[in-house]
Formats: sequence, C-alpha cells, structure tokens
Amino acid sequence: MAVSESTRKLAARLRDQISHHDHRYYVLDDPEIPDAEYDRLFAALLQLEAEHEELRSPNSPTQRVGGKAQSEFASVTHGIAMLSLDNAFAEEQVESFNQRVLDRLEETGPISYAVEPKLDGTAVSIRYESGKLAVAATRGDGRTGEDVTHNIRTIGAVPMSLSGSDYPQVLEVRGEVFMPVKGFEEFNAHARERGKKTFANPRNAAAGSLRQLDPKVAASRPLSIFIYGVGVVEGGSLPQQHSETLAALAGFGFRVCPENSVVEGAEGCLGYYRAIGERRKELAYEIDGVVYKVDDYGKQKKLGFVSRAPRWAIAHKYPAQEEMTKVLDVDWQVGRTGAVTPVARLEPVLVGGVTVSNATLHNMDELERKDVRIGDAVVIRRAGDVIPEVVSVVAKRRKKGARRAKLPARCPVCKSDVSRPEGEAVARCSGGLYCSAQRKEALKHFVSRRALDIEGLGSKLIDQLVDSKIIKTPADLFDPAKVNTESLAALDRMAEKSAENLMVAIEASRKPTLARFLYAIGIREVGEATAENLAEYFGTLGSLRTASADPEALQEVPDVGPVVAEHIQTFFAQPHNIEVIEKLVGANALVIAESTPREVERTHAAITGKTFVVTGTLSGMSRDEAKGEIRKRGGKVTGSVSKKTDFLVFGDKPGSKLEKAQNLGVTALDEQGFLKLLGS
Ligand code: 5U1
Repeated sequence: MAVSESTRKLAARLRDQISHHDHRYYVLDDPEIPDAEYDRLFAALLQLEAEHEELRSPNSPTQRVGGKAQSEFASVTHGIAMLSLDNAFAEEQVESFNQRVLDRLEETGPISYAVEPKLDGTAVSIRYESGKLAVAATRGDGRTGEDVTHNIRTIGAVPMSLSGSDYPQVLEVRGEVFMPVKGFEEFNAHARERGKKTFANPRNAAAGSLRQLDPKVAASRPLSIFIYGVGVVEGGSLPQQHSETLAALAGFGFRVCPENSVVEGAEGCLGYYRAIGERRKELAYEIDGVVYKVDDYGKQKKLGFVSRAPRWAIAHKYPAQEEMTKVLDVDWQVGRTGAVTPVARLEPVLVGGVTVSNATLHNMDELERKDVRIGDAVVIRRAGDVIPEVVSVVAKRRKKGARRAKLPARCPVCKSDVSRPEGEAVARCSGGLYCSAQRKEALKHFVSRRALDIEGLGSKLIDQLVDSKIIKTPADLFDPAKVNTESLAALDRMAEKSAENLMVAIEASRKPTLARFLYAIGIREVGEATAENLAEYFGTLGSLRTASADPEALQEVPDVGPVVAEHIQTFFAQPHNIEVIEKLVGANALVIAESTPREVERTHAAITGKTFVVTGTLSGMSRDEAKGEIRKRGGKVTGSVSKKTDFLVFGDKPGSKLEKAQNLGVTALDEQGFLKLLGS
C-alpha cells in the first residue's frame, strides 16, 4: 500500500524533531526534553519505518542504533588529501615555526593562530551532499581511506542532515572520532569484570570501534567527535578565517571543540599550550597536544605544504603518556577486601614527566590475557590520576627464559591461603582482618576524605600505627589508651604539634553521618551513593543491622541488588565486624548522626522512581541538598551515570559525567531545569 502524504509528512517531522534533539543533546549538551519524551519520538519513527519500507532511509536518526552489517570496507578516495601535521616538542620549535611563517609571508607583525587541543582519537572525513551525510571515511594513507559511513552514522554528535540553508552543496568535514575518558574507563572496567578484552587506550578504542563491519558494535560504544577542518567545499562558500569556519560548522550542527581559540604569535601559542596543559587531566577527552593553525586562509594558501604536512600548522605535543620499559618482577599487593593484585615492578621510566617504577596488572585474568612475563619489554601507560598500568607486551622483544608470574598460594603479607574461585578474575587472601595488609587498607579507607575524613592521618602514618601494633581496628583510633598525643609523637616524622593536630582531627571526626559511617566501614561494593541510600532508607544503624539478615528487605533500597545485599548480609554476620562496630558506637567513641527513616512523598510523578546523578557545583544549593530534594520526591540518587540513569543534574564544572550522560542519551538538566522539575 502506498504511503499516504500525511504519513510521509509525519515521518519527516519526527526525523526533524529527533535530529533537533540529537543536536541539543550530543552537540550542545543542552537537551530540551526528558529522555522518555525522546524515546517516544524515536519509537514512533521506528514504528513508521517498520510499517512502510519506503520511509526507511540510511540518514534516518533510527540508523544510529546500527543498521545492516557490511561485508567489507569499500575504499574511498579523498577529494582533497587528508594532511598530517608536523610535530613540535619544545618551545623553541614553536618559535622557529612561527619565524618560518613570518619569513615566508614576509611579515613582521604577530600572526593570528587558530588553536585547539589535538585529540587522541582517529581522524575521519565526512562528506555531505545537499546537506545530507553521504559518505564517511578513515584517513587511511591520506589519499584513500576506508568507508566507515555505517559506523559514523551511529555517533550521536554527527549530524545526518545539516542545519540552516547556507551550507555548501558539497561539504567535506574533517575531525577526530574519540572515546571520552570516562566512557573508556567504564568500558574497560566492564570488560574486565566479564573477563573480556580491554582496550589499551581511548585511541585504540575509537579506532577499533570504527573498524567494525557491524555498526551495532560502534553504536554500543560511547563515541563522540570534534570537527576541526574542511576538505572539499563546492556550491557555496565558507568564511576566510579558520576560526570563523569552525563557528560556521558549529552553526551547521557539527560539534567543534569548545576549547578552540585564537591567539597572537608564538607567545600566544605557548600560553595556550600551558593553559591547556594545566587542564589536561580534567578534560573529558584525551589529548596528546595542541594544534596551532594560521587563522587566515589566504595566508595558509600562500604558505602551502611540504610533502604531506601543511606549512601553516603544527602540533605541539605534550609529554607521552605511554612508554616502554622492562618488567623486573611481579609483586603481589593485598587490598582492603583481600584482593591479591599483581603489580609489575619496572625498570624506572619517565612517563609524562613522572618516574614510574610500578604498574598494575589489575588481576590474574588480565595478567594471563596480556601474557606478561618477568623480563618482558612492556608498554605502560599513565593518564590523569589513574594508577599506571601495563598496556601490552612487546612480543617481538621477548627473550628466552622470560618467566610467567605465579599466583602465590599464600598471602605475601599474612601467609593465609589465597584462593581464586573457579571462573573469577580476582584472587583473594583469606586472612580477613587477621591480615595486616587488609587491616591497613581498611583503616586508610575508614579515615579517607569521603569517609570519616580525619585530616593528617595519611597512608604512611597508618602503616606505622599498624606496624608498631598501636592500632588494629578503626575502634582503636578512638581509644585514648592507644592513640594519644604521646603515642603519636613517638612515631617517625611526627612532631608534638602534628600529634596534637591529629588528635584534634580525630576528635572532630566523632560525629559522622550514618551515610559516611556506612561508607567508612567498607562493606564490599557499598560506595557513597549506596551508603546514602541505605542511610536514607533505614535511618539508623540498628535498623540496617536488623534488616541485614534479610537480603530481600535490603533489595528494597534503591541501588541495592542481590550481590550488594549479600555483601551487606555477610558483613554484618562476621563477629569481628560486629565487635568493631560495637566498640565504635557502644562506648560513644562515635556518635552517628542518625535520622528517622523518611516517609517518601510519593506524589511527584516526574521524579518518583527515577534515577538521578548530581554533579558539579550548583549555585543555589549544595549537592547534598539537591539529592535530598530528589529523594524527598521519591527519586533515587546514584553515583555514576549509566544507561539506567534518567536524569543528570549538573552545575558548574560538571566533569566527565556530563559527557557520559550525553553519550548514553541520559537527560541532562542544568540548575534551572532541575528547579523547574522540582517545582513542576
Ligand atoms: N585539532 C586538530 N587536530 N588536527 C589534526 N586540528 C587538526 N588538524 C589537522 C590534523 C591532522 O590537520 C590539518 C592541519 C590539515
């Protein structure tokens, strides 16, 4: 049956609406409608396309979930070659570059440079014809790349159709596909948990996702893109300045890096390099440098290029985050929960300006999968605040006699049995609190900033206090016969004044909230958000203890599933845990600020039953107040964004959660939007 005009119009309207909301969400980080509303639009279009074959189109937003798998990668010849960039590693090289530009242009005044971060992803060219996405290709050798249109379509930040009407009829844009850091870390953590292969770095994650014949794979990965330039432009024109072209591209619906800017001369470039370098750790995406481009296209043309790199641009690299070194041995570290983790002891190597001599191998599964052996040459990686890790073995360099590390049968610290249940990645020491390593880690967690927050009680002091047998459990910290100014002052590098300060800090920590206390006692898999939900639900430690015998009751609490419920049950069933808790609260060592469990007002339809994450600094209330308001209305608050999150409430400096939410299709609300929701 032919499709009626009204159905055709309805499909077109739905496509326009969905594209508009994709842009608001993925490109502008500023969604207009809640998720559920978007899902309804999407489902309506899917249904129309399912009912009427004529309405299906490769550029429909429904294709973002992954269309048909390809049988091979076709090759695509780039209309204009995709250039590469020369690199500068030192300030003098940037000054020489600027001087060469001035000399060739026969100018003396400062040159305006368009500057932006250089992302560590994979370069692509995307061609639009009459405003519609036509073909997308990898860089390949610069002249010919692979057709990855099917995968590029799955990236929410890539428009299927251009906005406005003044775009060139043929427009090729160039940019970098990348996997935001948070998405990468969560992807790997998830893969690790399931014993699956992890990605070495976000760059490989992006490249690997594009090199898939089945677009459903790319659709399931949190990819994004920044557009940084153009190739072929026909049937229309763009501004004469690179910076203005970027603004025009943003106007057509592309995502350009928000950090892009214009600076004057080499000094301006170096200032930008330093400023971005300082913020490198906090950016939601990995960068390996910044790029300086002569802003004026007329000048770019005059300068031309040599071989495959333009004379008008240069990449200024930051110190590498990956280096090669040798594994001297594999040590075994015992964590708070008894997990026995292999740690590679390395020939010290400078990575990103810091000497690294140890790197984690995560767990036995990873060690075996990566097949790291003692004596191997390995690539290690240190990014942001994350612990350095062994990424891969340089197999070609393996020498005869490279030995496999063996999981010790006994805990290297307390000599208790180490067991690794069949099929599990993690091996554990069975010593519990008998094991001083577990005790030390448990104590470090107990006093940490988000737990009891005892300032000045750092890792080395805890080691000393445990090694010198002054304390064994958290309760001992509050026992004046054990921890006092004299016993503290007798420790290494502890002056009387520091001992006094520490006693004041211990005193100040005596009134934790129930949520902090529950987080501090270190029940497995009870993070801050779960601790808050438990505190909110049960109100008192006593009620939680009573309920702990009943996993079903525990699962009534938002965020608590069968695994966490079992951990809670196991924790409260251990006599030694009860003994510590009773010492802590029994003699009023700690006075826990408990509350009566709140009868949740189940009246607020927009919030009840929905899952929220709150991030960044809000101006009109604290994050805790915001969470309280959500809970009052029957909403749940969790700590990290996942597909199950309904709303992300974000304030200033939202960090990578916003990016993650954007990539997962979670509705992000700024403070105003949140207040509206509260009031509605
Ligand atoms: N940000 C950015 N990355 N990047 C890579 N701009 C940029 N420009 C490039 C490349 C290869 O090339 C043009 C200068 C041609």
